[in-house]
Amino acid sequence: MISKYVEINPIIENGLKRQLPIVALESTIISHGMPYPQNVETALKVEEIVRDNGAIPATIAIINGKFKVGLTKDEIAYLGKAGQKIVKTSRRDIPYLISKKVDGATTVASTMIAAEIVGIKVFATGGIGGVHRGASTSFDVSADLQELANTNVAVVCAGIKSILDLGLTLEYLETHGVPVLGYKTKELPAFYTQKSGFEVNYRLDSANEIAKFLQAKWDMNLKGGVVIANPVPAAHQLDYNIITKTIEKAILEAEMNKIKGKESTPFLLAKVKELTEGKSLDANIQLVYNNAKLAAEVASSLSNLNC
Ligand code: PSU
Ligand code: MN
Repeated sequence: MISKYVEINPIIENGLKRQLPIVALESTIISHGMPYPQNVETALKVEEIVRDNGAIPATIAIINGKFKVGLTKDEIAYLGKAGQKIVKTSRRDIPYLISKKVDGATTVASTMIAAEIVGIKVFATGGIGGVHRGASTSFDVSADLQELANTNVAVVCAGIKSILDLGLTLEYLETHGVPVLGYKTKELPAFYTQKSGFEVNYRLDSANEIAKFLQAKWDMNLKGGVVIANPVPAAHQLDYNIITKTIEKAILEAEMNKIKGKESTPFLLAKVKELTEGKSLDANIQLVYNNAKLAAEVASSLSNLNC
């Protein structure tokens, strides 16, 4: 069944057989999360950082009617150049793209699905989707949260981006039993900033502690994912007050332009970048690098524990 719908790069396949540390990477961040050419440069560099830290990178997308686990450089460049023309693919979109052989970039949710199918436990990205501000009337709650509730993959991210409602996102995660860990922090980071005013559930100070946490959760069949919140490095964070105002402005523009559904997150990311004259993109790139490193360390610790 699996080979009909999933194509695994031979390097990843070998790594899986030998239980080597592997880090899953999403592709919507390439097509919809950053502009070309920085998106391609970042995606390739992220893979290099994963390798330099002892793990195998597996960037995931839907190519030619299959989940492709471990994209080639050319495939990454293709997604990056195509940008928003590629279909942003979450859980609901998968059967259409597979059955119609339409290429798609995977979100956090669909990357987790592919990772779980092949047996990859650790995933690095920039930011996860969450409960959007105004969700009480828009009902805009990312499918990423539901995936975290059900799918056994740990996601290293830079916390929860304040285009979202952080408080409601934490409540949702709590209801669904998804732990939110802070790497060397008790404060939940807010993507562009270390500060948010909210707390994570547990602070853990090493990759090994995180790996032990994951092992305990999954050994006990406590189904679902884990959010590992890794703050943006201090030198690259943005000013809290400025970014807060910028995000409010971006949300207002989205409302005025009646942006809804899956277009909402890419619109807000691009608007914030424009309003910060690219500073948000620099922070975004640096925090993804930082997450790739931690994810590789966690994957390595986990594979040592499981030996
Ligand atoms: N946040 C970012 N960059 C991104 C995304 C989120 O900082 O590229 C992408 C991820 O792929 C995430 C998706 O899974 O947006 C969430 O979209 P939505 O809010 O429509 O569920
Ligand atoms: Mn949404």
